[in-house]
Amino acid sequence: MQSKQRILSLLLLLCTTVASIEMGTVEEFRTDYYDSGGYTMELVYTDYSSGEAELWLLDCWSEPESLEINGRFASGMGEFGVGGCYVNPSFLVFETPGRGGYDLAAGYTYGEKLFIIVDDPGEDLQPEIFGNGCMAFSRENTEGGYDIALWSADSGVKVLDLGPGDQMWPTFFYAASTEELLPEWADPYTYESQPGECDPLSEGVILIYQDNPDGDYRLHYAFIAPGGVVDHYGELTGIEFDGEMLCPDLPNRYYNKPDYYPDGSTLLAFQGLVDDNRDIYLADVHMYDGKLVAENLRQLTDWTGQEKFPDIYAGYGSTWCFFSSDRDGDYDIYALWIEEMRFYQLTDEPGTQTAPLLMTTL
Ligand SMILES: [Ca+2]
Ligand SMILES: [Ca+2]
Ligand SMILES: [Ca+2]
Repeated sequence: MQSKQRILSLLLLLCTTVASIEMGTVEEFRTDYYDSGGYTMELVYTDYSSGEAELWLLDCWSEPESLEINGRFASGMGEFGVGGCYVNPSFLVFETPGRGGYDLAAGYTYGEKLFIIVDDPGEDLQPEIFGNGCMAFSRENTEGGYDIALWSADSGVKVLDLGPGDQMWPTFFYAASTEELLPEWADPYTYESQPGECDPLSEGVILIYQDNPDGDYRLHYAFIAPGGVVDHYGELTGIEFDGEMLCPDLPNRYYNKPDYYPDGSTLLAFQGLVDDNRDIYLADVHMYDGKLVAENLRQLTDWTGQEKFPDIYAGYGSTWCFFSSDRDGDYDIYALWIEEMRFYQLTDEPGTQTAPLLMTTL
C-alpha cells in the first residue's frame, strides 16, 4: 500500500513539475532562434561542476566547451574607451577571484588578453558593460555594504552615493545619446574634468538596480549626469509585487543603446522571490516625466524550482529570455522565446550551470 502511494505521489510530482511544461531541446532552440531572426550566437555561462567557477561557452555550432577562464557572472559586448562605439561581440567582463574575494577581469571568449580592470579592496561584483566603454558594477564598501560604481578605461572607478541600503546588480537603461530619447537634463556632453577628478562618463546614464533601504530588495533607478554626478534616484513604481525583486536585466547588449520600442519603452526582466520560491518576471519600463515607471507585470515561469539570473535579448522581431533553473534537480541553462512562450533546455550537465549571457553579433 505504501509503495503504491509512493508511486502515485511520484507520478503526481512528475506530472506537475515536468510534463506540464513542454520543453524544447537545444537543437530546437537553434532552429527557432535563427528562424525568428537571431544571429550568430555565443552563450556564456558559469559552470561550478569542477568545484571552481569557470566560464563556459555554448556557441551555435557545437557542444558546450570550457573557455578555460576562472570566473563567474560574465557580462559582455563593448570595447574600452570613453565615447568609443566599437562593439566587439567576443568581449567579456567577469568576476574573478581577487582582493576582498572578487575583482573584475576582462578578456575575449577566445581566451586571449585577460587582464584585471578593477581590484578594489572589497568585493567587486556583477559587472555590466555597455557598448560605449562604460561599466557599472557593485562594490563592497568599508562597512560591508554595497554601492554601485561606474568605470571606464580613461577615468577608473567612480562610486555613486545612492543613499542607504545595498545597491547591487546594476543594468543600463540608457548610456549613450539617442536623440529621440535624450533626457532633457542630459545636454550634449560638455563636461570637462579637472586634473585628478574622476570622469567616468562622457554622457548621462540611467541605471536600474536592486536596493534594500527599507528591508526587502526592490528595483530602483538612478539618473546620472555626465561626469558621474548623481542627479536623482528612487524606487521603480507602477507595478505591485509582493516579494523581493532581484537581478534586473534589460535587452541592451547588442547595440550601443537599449533596445527601445517605438514608444520609448523597453523590457525589464527580474528574478522575483516570493515565499522562498524564485521565478522570472517581465515588465515594461517607460521614462515618464523624468522618472522611470514600470507596468504590465507578467510572470514568465511558475515552476517549483528556483529560477535565477534572467538575461534578456531582443533580436529581429523576437525576444528571448535566458535564465538558470534547478527544476530537474540541479541548475541548468534555459531559454524562453517570449512571443511564443516556448521553453528550451540548453544544458543538461551534472552540477551547476548558471548566470547565462547571450552575446551575439550583428
Ligand atoms: Ca576586489
Ligand atoms: Ca520557481
Ligand atoms: Ca546542471
